[in-house]
Amino acid sequence: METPAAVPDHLFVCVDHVGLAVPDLDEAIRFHTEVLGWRVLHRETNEEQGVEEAMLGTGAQGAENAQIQLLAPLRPESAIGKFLDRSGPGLQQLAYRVTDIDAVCTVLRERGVRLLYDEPRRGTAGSRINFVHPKDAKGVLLELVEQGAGH
Ligand code: V0V
Repeated sequence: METPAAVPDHLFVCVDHVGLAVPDLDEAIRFHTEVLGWRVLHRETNEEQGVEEAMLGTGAQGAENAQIQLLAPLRPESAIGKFLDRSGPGLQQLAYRVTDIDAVCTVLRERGVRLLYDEPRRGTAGSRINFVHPKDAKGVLLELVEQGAGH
């Protein structure tokens, strides 16, 4: 008989970030920094995910706040390209931070939830990520994020 996976005390640590699909990253950064007052904490291109992205934070001392992730498509057939085509700009994903993404994926699979990838893939700043299909999460694309070593 297989040993059941250990169930972590809590699956999720906190909301890590909220992802917004945008057609033009620089234009979206301008709005979020100049009008809303957020600060760009990190920017990178993720070829595998087909995105150019920026992570924004408040910059306030001691603030432990979820970040805002701006996601622009590198190509029309990418996840963000298809999302923009179907729904237009807006909220694309909700990302939960986890401490052990492998354990959390195992537990969720045991509970009948579909994950998009067999193994976690590379996310922002060396993080490891996977996604719960929106059809299994009440219409919301849920991302699971285990932070990279540099965090
Ligand atoms: C699709 N649907 C969504 C959705 N995308 N519902 C809520 N939120 C979304 N973002 C709905 C869609 O309207 C359909 O509903 C249904 O799901 C099935 O759609 P589908 O034909 O499978 O749609 P696709 O081909 O657009 O694919 C959807 C998935 C795709 C979720 C499978 O977007 C994907 O692989 N996402 C994971 C990767 C990703 O999002 N990468 C970009 C961020 P009806 O019409 O059937 O009712 S990269 C990132 O976050 C990074 C790097 C990071 O954080 O570090």
